[in-house]
Amino acid sequence: MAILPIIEAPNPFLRTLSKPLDKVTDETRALIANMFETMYAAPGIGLAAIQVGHPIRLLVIDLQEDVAENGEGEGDAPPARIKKPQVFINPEIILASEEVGVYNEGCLSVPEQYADVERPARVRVRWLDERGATHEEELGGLLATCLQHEMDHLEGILFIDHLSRMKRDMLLKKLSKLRKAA
Ligand code: GNR
Ligand code: NI
Repeated sequence: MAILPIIEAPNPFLRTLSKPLDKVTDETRALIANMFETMYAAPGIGLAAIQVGHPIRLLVIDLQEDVAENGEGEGDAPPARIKKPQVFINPEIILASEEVGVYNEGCLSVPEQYADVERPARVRVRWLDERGATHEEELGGLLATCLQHEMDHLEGILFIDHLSRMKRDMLLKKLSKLRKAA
């Protein structure tokens, strides 16, 4: 396993249209394992293959939500997290709700920049998993937001593209300043 370098804006490679994956091979599964390792290390809740240099329609998500009951009297212990790694291959949105939700999004390819993005609140999605099995489910909440963010990456779209030109340019400018300072 390995932590892979994450490609950052404004690298034009992030604008590549990712290609469908026609076969899940051992090589694909090795990439998936590396993508999870990279995402957990970042840390992030999702990662598209294009962000680590592979323009294929593959993404991973793990919301790692807090355990509801973290035990009482545990003092300053950080909240426990439930790991739920999910792999989406060739995902397709079949139906999107009229209702929208707003989430303050970030992106590992636009580090340390956040902005509110409006997206359909629920989506019906079909995808393949790492064993090649088909799934179809209606998703909502943060999972729906994150999946749509990741699926945008497959089209070469970043969350900043959903903002006004002024806000987008401001975030990109802050990002370049941040880099110069580093
Ligand atoms: O880690 C991430 N957090 C996040 C928060 C709100 C909406 C989307 C995301 S995805 C992001 C990781 C990433 O850049 N995936 O492409
Ligand atoms: Ni992203």
